[in-house]
Amino acid sequence: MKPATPHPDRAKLYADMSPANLTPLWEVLHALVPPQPQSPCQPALWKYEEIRPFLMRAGEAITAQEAIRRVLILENPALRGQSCITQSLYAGLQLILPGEVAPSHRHTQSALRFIVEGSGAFTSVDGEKTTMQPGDFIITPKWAFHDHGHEGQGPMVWLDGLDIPTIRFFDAGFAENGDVASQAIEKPEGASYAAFGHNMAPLRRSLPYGNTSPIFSYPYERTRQALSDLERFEAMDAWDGFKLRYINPLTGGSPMPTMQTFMQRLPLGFKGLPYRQTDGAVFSVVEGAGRAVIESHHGSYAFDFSPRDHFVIPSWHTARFESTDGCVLFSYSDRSIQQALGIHREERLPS
Ligand code: 1HN
Repeated sequence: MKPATPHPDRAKLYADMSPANLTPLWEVLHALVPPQPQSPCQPALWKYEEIRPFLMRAGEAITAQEAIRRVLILENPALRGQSCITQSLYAGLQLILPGEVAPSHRHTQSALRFIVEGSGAFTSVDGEKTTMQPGDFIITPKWAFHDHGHEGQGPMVWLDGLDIPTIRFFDAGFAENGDVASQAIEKPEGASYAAFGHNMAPLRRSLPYGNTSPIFSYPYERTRQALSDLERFEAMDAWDGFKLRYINPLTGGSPMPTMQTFMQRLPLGFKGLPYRQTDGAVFSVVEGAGRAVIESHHGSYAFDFSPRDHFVIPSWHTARFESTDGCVLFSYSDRSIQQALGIHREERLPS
């Protein structure tokens, strides 16, 4: 809503006090405390077949070493220039080519990787290496040294999800480079999973990453099995299909303090009911095809998605899903922050 032109006497008051860095609340109160969220973010879809050529061109334009991280940022069309996909979240697609190294660094921003294409690349976190496969969800905990490398064949692409806008909002960002481009590997591959990945935990072990999950690779093979089991044993949810959240095995809570991640299966012939929630979510399509129908003050959108496509559903936008042949969707949002603050809301509509 546009504020009305102020009364002439008031306009003089506003002009006179402005040099003192004062401004009247009553002119902005409605916008500051809206009756419900009015996100400036727009729903948006990135078709993989359209962006892949740009990624491959980026692969010719710059090396991973030179770029530090060779990433094309998925910018919300309504927030261009702000390097974000929602007001709190960052998303980008990163390319690494065989033989390349993305050098070691660390920062207070938390990062997740969701593997989209290729195999044979690895990421190292605090001296432990993880080889990445499509569908794997991998965590880089805040302030942990991490570097990436690629010893396999062909291009490797993954989705990077970071809490950059949130950390920027708090002016709490720190970063530093490692002493070497690739960290020395000090633990065998799979060591974290072996210690914490079996619903058990070693006694008297200090938590390696504080409030971030001690497991930093959640392989797709296990996730897919979990979804298949859920589909066999549980009743379907009329809004979500079959949806699981990833957990920190030590707490049952979110794997990362700022971002919650999810994987969901929409079965054959799914026609979901509409819902809206206060956490805007970024989706990566893993398997199958479907349609997301999104409605809000920005208008109506119907996104037909297929594997490797990405889309964003902003906060408090009504959304529903359909899938003729079934599909699997990964997503992440800032729900863990909202839940910590006790402000997360969800509305599940009857039709
Ligand atoms: C980062 O460290 C990575 O480690 C990816 O792969 C994207 C975007 C902004 C800041 C740091 C990575 C990033 C990033």
